[in-house]
Amino acid sequence: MTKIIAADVLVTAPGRNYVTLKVTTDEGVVGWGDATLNGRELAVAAYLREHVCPLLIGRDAHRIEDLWQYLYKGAYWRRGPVTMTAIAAVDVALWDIKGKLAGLPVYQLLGGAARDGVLVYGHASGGDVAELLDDVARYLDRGYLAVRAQSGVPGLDKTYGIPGAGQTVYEPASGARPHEDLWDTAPYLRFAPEMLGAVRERFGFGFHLLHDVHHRLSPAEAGRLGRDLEPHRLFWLEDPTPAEDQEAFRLVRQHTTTPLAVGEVFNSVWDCRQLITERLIDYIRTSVSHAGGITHLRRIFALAELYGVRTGSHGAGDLSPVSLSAALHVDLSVPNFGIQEYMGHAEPASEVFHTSYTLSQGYLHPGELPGLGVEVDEAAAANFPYDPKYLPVNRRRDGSVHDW
Ligand code: CS2
Ligand code: MG
Repeated sequence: MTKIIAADVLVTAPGRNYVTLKVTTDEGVVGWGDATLNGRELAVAAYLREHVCPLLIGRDAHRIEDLWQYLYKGAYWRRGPVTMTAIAAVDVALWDIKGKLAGLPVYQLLGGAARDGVLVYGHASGGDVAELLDDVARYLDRGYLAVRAQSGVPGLDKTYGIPGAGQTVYEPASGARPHEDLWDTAPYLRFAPEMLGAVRERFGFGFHLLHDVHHRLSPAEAGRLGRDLEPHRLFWLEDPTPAEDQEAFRLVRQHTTTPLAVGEVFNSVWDCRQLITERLIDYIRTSVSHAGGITHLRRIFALAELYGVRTGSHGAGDLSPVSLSAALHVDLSVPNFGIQEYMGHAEPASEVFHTSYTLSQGYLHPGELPGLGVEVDEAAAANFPYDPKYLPVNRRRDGSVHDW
């Protein structure tokens, strides 16, 4: 038995807010888990500190599945982003410990490598098409084989996915209150095919091109956009409609062959069961840090494999390097891997998170260190106090709230 003797929550803000769980065993082995939920960080920190960490003390760190069931079923109030992010942090920390005790990288505990590397996509963006094309060129020059393209929309002051002034990595959360952005679907629907067509026109079809709609269309609008984009051969069209309406994807599917991806806002297999079993999507984007950790993510991916749905995990900058590393271990090991999002992390994150994953020719690899291969510098973390930030809220021209 390897007894858990301590479980501590670190809230730090090196470049943006991160919540990290530290689990310590009686043999002095430490495991790390990412508990960051963008815009609701302190909710997860409190859930862990008040209702989870005390229950971990004295338990066997090796009993990952038992602890997962204990925290999931024992909460009674099931699922939800806060609960499942907290459970995920515990789960990932325990896999980190198990790997360190076994002297093996976590992917080896998951059945070993099913591939040599993890194909990633980078985030190209621009305030307009010209800026976007320059950014796509930078990613292709750096050897990326897959690039997501997002651009400002003529007629809209702001839109999703465009880094703010001075931002090296796109961070949507800002201010101690949610920023309210204006959204108008019509100009976006007219512009998106032109924008993505310009990318293909300039760079051709020799790389994977992705685009994120970010939950903003109706099923009919999404079907139309998907059809309009078919000549541009997207790798995927992401979050076309609000993800929780799984049935709506039947309508989108009827109108387009453009591949569909959804799932970063999901936190359990129940959120995507219909999407997978009815083959309404091509990629499931659930993340290791919001969908219950490695243990539950593997269940989702195993279900997806049965229906030919491939993985495409969320990997934005608000998922910490601990989370990205855990994702890479899962990505390396699953048979139905599709692609991994890799937005990178704004400095000074690397002062706090010491990682060992590597990027080469458009592929990431988690490395061979025991466990996850990430260590957290607590002294450095103390230099970056929590900085309250909220995700934006979208309002239509008539003032009503729209999906952000
Ligand atoms: C986006 C994210 O990476 C993505 O695909 O949807 O940037 C998302 O907006 C953020 O993770 C929200 O915190
Ligand atoms: Mg997205």
